Amino acid sequence: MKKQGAPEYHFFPSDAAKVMKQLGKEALYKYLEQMLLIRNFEIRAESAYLHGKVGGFFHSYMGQEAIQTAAVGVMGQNQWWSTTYRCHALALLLGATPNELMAELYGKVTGNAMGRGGSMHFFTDRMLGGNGIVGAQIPVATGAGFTLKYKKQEGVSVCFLGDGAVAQGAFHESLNLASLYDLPCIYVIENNQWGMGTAVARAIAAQPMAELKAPGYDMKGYTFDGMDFFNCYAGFEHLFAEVKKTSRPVLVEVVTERFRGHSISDPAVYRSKEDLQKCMTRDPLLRYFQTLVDAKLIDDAAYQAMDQKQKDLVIASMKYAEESPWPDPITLEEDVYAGES
Ligand SMILES: Cc1ncc(C[n+]2csc(CCOP(=O)(O)OP(=O)(O)O)c2C)c(N)n1
Repeated sequence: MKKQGAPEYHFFPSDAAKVMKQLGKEALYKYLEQMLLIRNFEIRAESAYLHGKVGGFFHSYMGQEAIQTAAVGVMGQNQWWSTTYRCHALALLLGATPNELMAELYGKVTGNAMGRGGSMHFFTDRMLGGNGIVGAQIPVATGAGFTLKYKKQEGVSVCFLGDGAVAQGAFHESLNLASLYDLPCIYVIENNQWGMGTAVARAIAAQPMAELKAPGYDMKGYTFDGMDFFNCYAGFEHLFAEVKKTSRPVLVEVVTERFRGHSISDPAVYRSKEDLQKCMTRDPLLRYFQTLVDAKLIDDAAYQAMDQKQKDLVIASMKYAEESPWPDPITLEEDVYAGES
């Protein structure tokens, strides 16, 4: 087996102070609020699961919040978005309410997919679903990029995928086509170091991934620090402008951490306590907060108040989900095909 361990990453050069100045206090607070909403949603939904209120699969986005918050912040909701089964955060960022998402987890009729999809299948008008099959969203996102180009529409198609999906044939075929057809696609590998219980170095031969693989598709490749919102923001801003101008696809690797096991049923015994503690010291939320504190833009009390507000929203969504009705079993075969009712 090849040598193990993390490769040397060359992160996109960025300057947090510059990004902060550009964004201003209002936007900086908005992104903190969004990340706190995601964090609180994951914490409470996890506890609802453990209390037997939620069934099926459940994959937490805790630890990765800065990535999609920055991406949606830069590009706006009005692009085509797709992701994996780890899809709670993207749906929240794209405008789905905590109520409809929590109700979906509870399997209630008021849920985002009327209680039929569960944790892995959130969607919005602009989100082409969470996808349960590893790599399934990559051809879908490529198709969205093709549609934009074919119909001469503005916009880009942004596809989030895990490091585990990089070894799938669908990844290779999609990137090859996107490059051949000059599609406005942004492929974002969220490298959280693990594909279920397999360390990334045991599964992916060529690392750093974007840097080494992008040239093979005649694309540009970038690497971002996923624990640093400001690095992600600056990076996405750069490549969004680039893709809009050139209509050339790009490949990004965002190096991040997964604060939980692969799914809620994975106790992650393959990771040492020290390893987990160490990765949590890089918590993107705390890092963001500290950067704002250092810039004298926020204090503890303001942070706590903001956190409490998001916590209250999520707790209210649990009440909403609890009190919502179950779907009527008679509707089971409805909405299987488009155009039916
Ligand atoms: C085609 C396919 N093969 C296997 C699985 C089982 N499976 C689900 S998640 C996963 C690991 C994927 O890891 P990664 O892409 O790194 O994403 P992460 O869960 O770390 O976000 C596997 C093997 C699946 N869902 N689909």
